[in-house]
Amino acid sequence: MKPKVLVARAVFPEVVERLRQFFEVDDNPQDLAWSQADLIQRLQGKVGAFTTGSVRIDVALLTANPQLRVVCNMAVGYNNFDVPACTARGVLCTNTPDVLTETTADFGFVLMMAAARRITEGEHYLRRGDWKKWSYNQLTGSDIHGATLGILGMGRIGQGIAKRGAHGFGMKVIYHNRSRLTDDKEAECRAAYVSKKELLQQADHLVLVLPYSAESHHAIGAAELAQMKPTATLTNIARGGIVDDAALAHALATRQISAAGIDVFEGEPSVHPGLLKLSNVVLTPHIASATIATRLAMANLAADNLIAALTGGVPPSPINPEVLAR
Ligand code: 8YV
Repeated sequence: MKPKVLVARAVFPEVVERLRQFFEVDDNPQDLAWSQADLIQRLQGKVGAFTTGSVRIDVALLTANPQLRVVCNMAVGYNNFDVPACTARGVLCTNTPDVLTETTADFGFVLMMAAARRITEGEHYLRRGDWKKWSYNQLTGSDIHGATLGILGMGRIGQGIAKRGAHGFGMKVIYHNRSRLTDDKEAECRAAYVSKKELLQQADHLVLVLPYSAESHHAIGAAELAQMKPTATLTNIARGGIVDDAALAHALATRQISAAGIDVFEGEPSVHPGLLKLSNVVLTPHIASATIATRLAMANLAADNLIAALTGGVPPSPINPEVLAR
């Protein structure tokens, strides 16, 4: 008998078909919004789960499903998993690093540039029929080339953004991270390590690419925004909750900073109403990794992990590999 697994969200049918070769699959092709109670119920008897960032794997779910052996996230971030609780119960957790690095770095750059050059504001202006003539100061933004790019969180995606800025746009790159890069990596990214305070004070364009955790909750709040240049932009492609969205809305409304590009929100898909009212923020619905090729690669990597974990193979991207050693 094939092991039973749950695919908790709708994904590429060909990936579900791949899983069916190995497993008895219960899936969610209509992408119904299951409550946590529904999810716990659907997991009964399942040894594996294919999840996305909105599917919460917590203590209550693990306790109600002691047969669960592996949870595979189709995301590089995994703040939806209680990893210590999984590890304590011998549940393997996996994610999808690397395959989305370049696509997500591209998007970070796009969003930063859209905010700095007022792209969506300009389009709305044009569509409203407000464009009657050229003016010397119409929708003037700030330069990318030659500006100082600040990066908070310097993992793979942060490094991808640094390289684009330094090599493609001649930017001066500064970064802050829990740990400093090696000299070789700093040279490759042409990036200089600075304190968080220096980063906030010096960046013309600050991009957030750090993982969400209790420590990074509201890493950018009123106090941090107050330290930024009034001409600066802020881009968040990391996770909702890293920025205090109410404080950001206030800082944008009062022009404490000039513009923002935000792809992730506290409590998404809800968006702080203060942000929705502003014209100096570009808002996108958590799409930094959303190219067909990358989403397919992410889905296949999550499937690779699930298949390997339950068929005696070596999962390619474990988050808590200590579980495998047991
Ligand atoms: C996903 C992401 O689209 O990988 C991540 O961490 O935030 C995005 O690429 C999202 O989490 C869906 O799983």
